[in-house]
Amino acid sequence: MLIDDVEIIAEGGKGGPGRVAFYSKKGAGPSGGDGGGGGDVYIETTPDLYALNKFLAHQQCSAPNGEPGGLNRKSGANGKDLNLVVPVGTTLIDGEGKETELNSLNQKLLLAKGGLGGKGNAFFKSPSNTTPRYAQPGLKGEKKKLILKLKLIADFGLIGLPNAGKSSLLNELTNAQAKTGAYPFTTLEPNLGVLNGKVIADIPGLIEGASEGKGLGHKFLKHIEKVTLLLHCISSDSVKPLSDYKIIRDEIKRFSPRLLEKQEIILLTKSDLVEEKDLEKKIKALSETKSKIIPVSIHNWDSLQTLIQTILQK
Ligand SMILES: Nc1nc2c(ncn2[C@@H]2O[C@H](COP(=O)(O)OP(=O)(O)OP(=O)(O)O)[C@@H](O)[C@H]2O)c(=O)[nH]1
Ligand SMILES: [Mg+2]
Repeated sequence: MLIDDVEIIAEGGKGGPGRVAFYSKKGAGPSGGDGGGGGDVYIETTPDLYALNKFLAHQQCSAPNGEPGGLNRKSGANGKDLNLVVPVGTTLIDGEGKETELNSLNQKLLLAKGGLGGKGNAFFKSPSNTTPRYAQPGLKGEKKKLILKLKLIADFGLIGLPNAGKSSLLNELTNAQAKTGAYPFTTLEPNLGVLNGKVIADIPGLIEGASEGKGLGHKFLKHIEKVTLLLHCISSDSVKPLSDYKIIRDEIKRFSPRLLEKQEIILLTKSDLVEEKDLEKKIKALSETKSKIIPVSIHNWDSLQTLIQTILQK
């Protein structure tokens, strides 16, 4: 299962307490060392798309505390930093709703600073106080509630009603081996494939009412927010291709009207299933969309080549 939305608590380690101690030789004064600093919490990106899955079971992400100060003015060890590894494409949302996109690989940010270690009693020695009997406690680390949301990074996004042939196309165009089937909702989470270095995302089918939670809902639409070109798949054997088109556009609009501004190509899929004349009719019916329309079939090599050439020029 691809986890693409989790809430975590990032907490820096607590600083270690300073120590109260004295040298054994009489009059030699205080020897208590400082506590070590608490570990910091960082976030870092990886290519592993499934890297958010581990947070389902581990929402509390705390860096280790600093060690207490030692004898002979020895400082306690600092707590080790904690690195939270997340997929590239993750958006970080803080408590105030501020969003930070982590779109490059090995990008690293500080999430929560560890607390300072307390000073040991040796630190407080002064001419007026040669035997201080107190030390500071360590300070608490920063604590932040954060939402991590993955939005896939892809160049092209395959969208459309269930069963439109999206995953079959992904498999033909790329190295992907997505499951396909002659029934709706075969795809339950996005699939990715690569065509000449360009990433294609296959998004689970949408239906009318997706924005109200029908079918799989519209939560997967966040994964087309970063694509440059939408490949809107409509089955050639649909009796109402324009209505199919509008259903999807409507659901996209409800999710985020900005997505409608993306470039799109309409793919009349499964073109082998209909007569040439019928295909012409469907193209005509879709002409009011003003979008480029390409008939394509996974059983027609030429049509796949035309599609590949067109999208790689985008
Ligand atoms: N004849 C023909 N059948 C096709 C073609 N493309 C896909 N199919 C079939 O159509 C059915 C649906 O294909 P999928 O690729 O699973 O469709 P999908 O859009 O990914 O469906 P969901 O994952 O449910 O949204 C499968 O039985 C495919 O074999 C095509 O070009 N020609
Ligand atoms: Mg599919």
